[in-house]
Amino acid sequence: MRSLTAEQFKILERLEIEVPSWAYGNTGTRFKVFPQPGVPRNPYEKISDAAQVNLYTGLANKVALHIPWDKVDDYQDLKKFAEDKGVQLGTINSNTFQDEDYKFGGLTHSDPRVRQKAIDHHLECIEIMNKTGSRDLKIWLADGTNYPGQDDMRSRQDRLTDSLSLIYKELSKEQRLVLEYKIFEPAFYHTDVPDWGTSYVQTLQLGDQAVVCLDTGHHAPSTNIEFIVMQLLRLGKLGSFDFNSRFYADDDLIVGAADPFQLFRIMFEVIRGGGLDGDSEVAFMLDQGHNVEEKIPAQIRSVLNVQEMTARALLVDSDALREAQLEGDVMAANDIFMDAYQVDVRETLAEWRASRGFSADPMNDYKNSGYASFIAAERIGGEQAGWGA
Ligand code: PSV
Ligand code: MN
Repeated sequence: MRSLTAEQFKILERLEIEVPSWAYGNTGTRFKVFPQPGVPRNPYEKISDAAQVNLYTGLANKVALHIPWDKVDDYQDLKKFAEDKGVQLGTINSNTFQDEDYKFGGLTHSDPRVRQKAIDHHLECIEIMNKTGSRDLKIWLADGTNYPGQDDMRSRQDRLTDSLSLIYKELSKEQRLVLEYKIFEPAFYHTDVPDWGTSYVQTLQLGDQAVVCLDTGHHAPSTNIEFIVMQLLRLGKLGSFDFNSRFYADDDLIVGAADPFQLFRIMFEVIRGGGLDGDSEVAFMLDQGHNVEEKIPAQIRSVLNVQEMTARALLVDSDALREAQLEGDVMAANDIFMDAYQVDVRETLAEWRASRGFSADPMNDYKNSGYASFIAAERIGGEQAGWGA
């Protein structure tokens, strides 16, 4: 069995995956949300669940929050609570998609009052970041239109630039603005930040502390996502990933479930582009919703999938690959690439995790821990958290 070298394990050890607080709440489709027993009722309980993922895998030491879903009275207290559970508060995600005022947009709205409201929301997020110690403000905008002619796309783009620059200048030197793009939904005709190019242009105008978030579910079918990863890393603008997988649109399924080979190809480009180097600032996040499966095991499976595909990508013999590429040996180059993808690293990783004091078999150890029945019995009454505000 092929194993990783000590140096490769060192790189793998740098892989840290941030889990989203909203993955532990109830989610569903516009048709139905199926509630599950034991679902958290507040941000504290979400963090407790997230800490379980880290406990067994040692891979997920940060929890991303979504505002206003995760608003609390005392962020210092929430921070301390998280740290006591062995995790940190991570990225703050803004939300300008669930308020009546934002029907025709937020940061791009033609009405200065609504635009200011959306800007103020982001300034509030920065204030929260100052308390939680978060580095990243992640902005995804639902802004767009449903019908040709509905609004002037160019003016909206100009207003977006203005709004973002007002937010950007409130960041401290250590903080970043991370702009996420998405091809469509909820807007069906045009979206104001639909692709990496728009996100790149907008963040380039803002400055070095503005970078792009690549959500793997936010592209047209057949898009070569690893090409975008390569390009953004090359340009120094890849800020973060929102990992998930999809069969059709923004399905938010377990990362690596739909297309493990794509995950391998992405992680190969991450490594190739320095995204796992010691000084890399790329954040690896999950952005998923577990509608029918149990949430904590689904998150454990997700982080393990990323770890597995990263390990396989590390196994690509890059010297041999370069040689084959330079010789124009198509078959050899492809063989070298595929050879690493085909290696089953599960046992190697199980042993490695155990050697570092984590679980060899996180899925089973979590299952046998009794935590699921504990929270189901404990969390009676109150309102279960959901994706909605
Ligand atoms: C939008 O679809 C998105 O990917 C953004 O990251 C949001 O903040 C998130 O989903 C909410 O799940
Ligand atoms: Mn996302």
